[in-house]
Amino acid sequence: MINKLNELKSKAVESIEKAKTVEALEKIDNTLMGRKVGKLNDILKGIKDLSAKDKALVGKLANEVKTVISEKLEEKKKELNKKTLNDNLEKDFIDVTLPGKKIDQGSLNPISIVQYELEDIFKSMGFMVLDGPELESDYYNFEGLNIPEHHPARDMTDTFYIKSKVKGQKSKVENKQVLRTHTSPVQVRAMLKYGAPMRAVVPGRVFRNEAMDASHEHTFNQLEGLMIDKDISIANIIAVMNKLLTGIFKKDVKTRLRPGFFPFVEPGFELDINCLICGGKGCSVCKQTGWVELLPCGMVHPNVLKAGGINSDEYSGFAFGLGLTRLVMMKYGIDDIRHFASGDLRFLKQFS
Ligand code: FA5
Repeated sequence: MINKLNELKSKAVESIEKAKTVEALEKIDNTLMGRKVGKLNDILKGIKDLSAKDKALVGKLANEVKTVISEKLEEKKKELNKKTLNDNLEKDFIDVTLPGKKIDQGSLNPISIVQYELEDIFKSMGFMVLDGPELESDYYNFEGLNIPEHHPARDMTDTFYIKSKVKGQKSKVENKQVLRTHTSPVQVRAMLKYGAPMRAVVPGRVFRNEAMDASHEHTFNQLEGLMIDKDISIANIIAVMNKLLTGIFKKDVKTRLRPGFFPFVEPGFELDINCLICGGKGCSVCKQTGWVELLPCGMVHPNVLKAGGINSDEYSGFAFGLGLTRLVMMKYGIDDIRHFASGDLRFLKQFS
């Protein structure tokens, strides 16, 4: 029994030394010292058959073995716990003196920058900022704006016609869908929703089947403006246009107002801006004329007010359709509209 106890002690010390984890130590502890299955208890089961003298001897040795094993276990446990702590510290260590990782940040497109500036200018004059669908019904894009099916004005803004039908709309014309050619369809939508009096601007993308050049894209941005109230006149249009242009350019810019035809306004005008790319001398953006078409406008046609459910005997209004992309070109001196959709980061990064 004495031999067995000594052998147990030396084997126990050896396996405790070799243990690599606290879990492995606990397992050893159980196998050696466990009350029911422990090896030490197994050996001591035979003690009852010994003489009183041997009992005292074996008992003393058994206590010593138990103490040695317990102390060894405790010592090793402390050692392993310390090691785990150090390993974790090492793993989680952050060297705060190292230079940080550079995070690439995007920036606003110049069209968005100017759009937000315009929205602020118009909000300060009591205008709402509205949105409208890019895939529009033929009705709102043309018919509701006094442009019936075979009107020649449709040719000026040829667009992309979609075959699918709008669910729930009965009339043949309303069933047809187009990629909207201008932001003007929101005029009738807004009148039907908000009635009169009303002031709103509508920024957004529009689409045309266009022969592209330095100032014409197939997809570009406009900002529609609409003001309906009692006694609105051309004087109101001019005042708002001036506020818009000085707000954006922060200086006086040369403009000219000339008659323009749009079936949804009467009378209609074209407000041109002196080309800021060439200073009016003539270039590819202004098609060598020195002027850029920027802000068509006019007094809302009574038929359009009627389509919007507004009594034209009581109310009048003005509307304009700002060429937002061209305004951005003038503001930043961009000499070709095709830069916007080119995806060239060197171009876009200039505005961040
Ligand atoms: C219209 O789109 C009318 N809806 C504007 C309007 C609204 C008139 C309300 C009266 C009352 P127009 O087709 O001229 O009009 O386009 C308006 C502006 O969009 C032009 O002055 C021009 O600045 C810009 N524009 C027109 N076509 C293009 C194009 N292909 N690429 C870039 N900008 C364009």
